[in-house]
Amino acid sequence: MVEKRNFANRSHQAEKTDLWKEYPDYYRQLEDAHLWPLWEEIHKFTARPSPRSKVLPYLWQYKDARNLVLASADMLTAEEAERRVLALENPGLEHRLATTQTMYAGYQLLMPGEIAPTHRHSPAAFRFILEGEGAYTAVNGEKTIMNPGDFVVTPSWAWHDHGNETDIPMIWLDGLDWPLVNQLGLWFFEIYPEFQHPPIKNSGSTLNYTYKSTRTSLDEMQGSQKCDSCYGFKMRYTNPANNEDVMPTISAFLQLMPEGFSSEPYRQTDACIYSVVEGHGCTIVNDVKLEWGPKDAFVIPTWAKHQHFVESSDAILFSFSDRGVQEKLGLWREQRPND
Ligand code: 1HN
Repeated sequence: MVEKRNFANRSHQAEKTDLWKEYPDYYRQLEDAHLWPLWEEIHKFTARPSPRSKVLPYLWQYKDARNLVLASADMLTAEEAERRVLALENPGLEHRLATTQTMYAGYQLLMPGEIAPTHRHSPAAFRFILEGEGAYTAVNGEKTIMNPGDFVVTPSWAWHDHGNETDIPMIWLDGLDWPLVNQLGLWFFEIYPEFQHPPIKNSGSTLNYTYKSTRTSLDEMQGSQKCDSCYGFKMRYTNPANNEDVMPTISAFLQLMPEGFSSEPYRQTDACIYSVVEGHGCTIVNDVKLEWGPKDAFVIPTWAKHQHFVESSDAILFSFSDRGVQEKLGLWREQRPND
């Protein structure tokens, strides 16, 4: 009998050959040599013409998540928690602290008077602000004030802390590329030797794509361009220094879909995490219907066909993914109705 890793029990019984019964000595030698016969496994891949993602389409209703994250304030402080966050864990990726295979989102709460201590890490991050007004994030000591709809970036390895000097709770959606960075085995982390990084400027505009400015740009786009049949009017956040994505691993978008809009069926290879800013509607992903309203978050998996349907006022949707990474690797694809 084959010992150690038992070949008979190693995955997909249906497709493997019976050679291991005929040549048990050979298969045992392979195991000892840490060499594995591709012909026993390759059918799993050749039978698959396109990606089959474990990620499931899923929606988190803000009203539920909000109550749960607010309740955590009675249990621990932001400082005790390091970051007081509820991760949006995809039900297809249980216990992986991941929302898609490469991206993570979480609801972070900062109560009045709290400071989340200064640290830095190799994953890149951003904050998309949901609720509250006037708390700050400081990046390498540069403070920016956060308001709903603002998109604030924290690049890889930049020191950052958050503080709430207002008298109301602040809640935002964190986005990080850390499932991707963990896959690459590249997690680095450091705590700042002092509680807070010394301030270098009073307020920062370079970190923050304010909703005031992005919403205006969307209005201008709606006034001057044709509505795309798959996604309405869609903008990609870019880094003004090089006109590329805001950060090398994270692509982020803001789109306006007009009232009553129904998008044509569409799919793309980047799995996307959405956060609704304005409006109500639903998105049908494969056969799953996700009904959304302001501040709800949802996921569209890799290569899943989907259509958006907007109700009686314009809808604004924020979204992010690893699209820029896929493009750089020459792997990104999309499929529109006539492709
Ligand atoms: C982190 O540093 C923050 O700085 C939020 O607010 C979420 C998730 C994983 C690892 C580090 C933050 C995080 C995180």
